[in-house]
Amino acid sequence: MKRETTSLTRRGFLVSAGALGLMQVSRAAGAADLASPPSDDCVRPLVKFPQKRALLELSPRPPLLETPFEIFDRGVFTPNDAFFVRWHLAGIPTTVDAQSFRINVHGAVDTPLALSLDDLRTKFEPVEVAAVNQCSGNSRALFSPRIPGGQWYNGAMGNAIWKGARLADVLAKAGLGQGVKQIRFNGLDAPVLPVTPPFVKALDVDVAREPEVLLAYEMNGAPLPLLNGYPVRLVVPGWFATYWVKMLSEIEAIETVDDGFWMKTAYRIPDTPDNSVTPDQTGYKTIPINRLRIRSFITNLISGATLGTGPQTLRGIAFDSGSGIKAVDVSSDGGNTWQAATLGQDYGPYSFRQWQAKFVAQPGTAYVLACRATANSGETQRAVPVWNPGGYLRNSIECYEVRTA
Ligand SMILES: Nc1nc2c(c(=O)[nH]1)N[C@H]1C(S)=C(S)[C@@H](COP(=O)(O)O)O[C@H]1N2
Ligand SMILES: [Mo]
Repeated sequence: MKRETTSLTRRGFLVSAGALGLMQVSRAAGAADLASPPSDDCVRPLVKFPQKRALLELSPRPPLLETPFEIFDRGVFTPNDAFFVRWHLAGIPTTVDAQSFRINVHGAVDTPLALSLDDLRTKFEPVEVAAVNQCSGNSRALFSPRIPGGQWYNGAMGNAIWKGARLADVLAKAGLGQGVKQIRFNGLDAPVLPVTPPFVKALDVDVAREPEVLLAYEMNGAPLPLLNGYPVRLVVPGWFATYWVKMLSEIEAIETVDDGFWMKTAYRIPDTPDNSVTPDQTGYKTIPINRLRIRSFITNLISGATLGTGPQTLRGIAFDSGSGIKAVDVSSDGGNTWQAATLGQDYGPYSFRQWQAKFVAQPGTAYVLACRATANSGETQRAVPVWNPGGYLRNSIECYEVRTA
């Protein structure tokens, strides 16, 4: 099968990448197998769910749907009907009554609240933020050795304008107790088996009170699709999507650190340099996954493409965890030499930032194209991919092997 071949070659590449670094590898035969392979999209079926166009199906129940990568070339914001979908539990309500829906704010607060959708819209200042929602396991299928779990390629992410009330304002209205350490969130989805723990996530209180953290009731100017968390979801700009609890129904202030399954056991990363380990490594400490790592992609071609000759335009996107993109560089020789790309409009530090670059393609030539983003924080992309047992945090430089006729 095509996918197997790709991963085996990629594995061979990773061995040399670890030993030599990107420069040398770019000259080796297997170099371009580092490439993001949107061409693999074709091995997964397209499936149509309510309020969604046909998306790539990883699982029907619970629904795991990936955005076909070409969508990211069409605009800086990901349309609601093309936005990826990820749920952990199979018990997802198929409708939610906006009239009777309430978010219960309780725990270590002065005044417990039961907020309706109308309360959220009218009693709190509406705020908008453009922000990337990216699954922790986005690109997990590119890990080598391979890792069980949702075999996402690069489409478990999306960028939208989220509108809602500040969580900080809601917490201020409830009045937090002195000893509050974390805020815990739960949604309307439920396990089908009693042994499965409910999907509960927690943020340290200082993170929860950041002004950009929203209880969002709109996405790109429309109500959220049910599968993306209608009627309200938590939006935590700059943080991995696992914290963006959908169909949010409970906000609880706690004086401890949450020790439920989804914080204590799942979604943890090694507390090691670059959060990377070797597959046989044991005995290291772990911490909950947290902020996004800087990434960039070429969006207007796929690995394996045949390009025209002469001046060619490369288009792509980049994002980091909220310092904003300072620069994107592109290479047409697998990372030996780099040239600055031109950045597109700035929609704020949590958004995708589009970019463009030109290169002149000679006839009958193979190129290994690559892009590398640098953030205002100084963070830049890794030359060698991370490895951890969750298949999280991929942010290495993506390469695309193309040729001209
Ligand atoms: N209620 C609820 N919220 C949830 C989840 C879930 O299973 N249940 N999954 C989280 C994870 S891991 C991801 S990647 C995002 C996916 O958001 P999306 O489906 O809107 O793309 O939702 C997050 N919020
Ligand atoms: Mo996720």
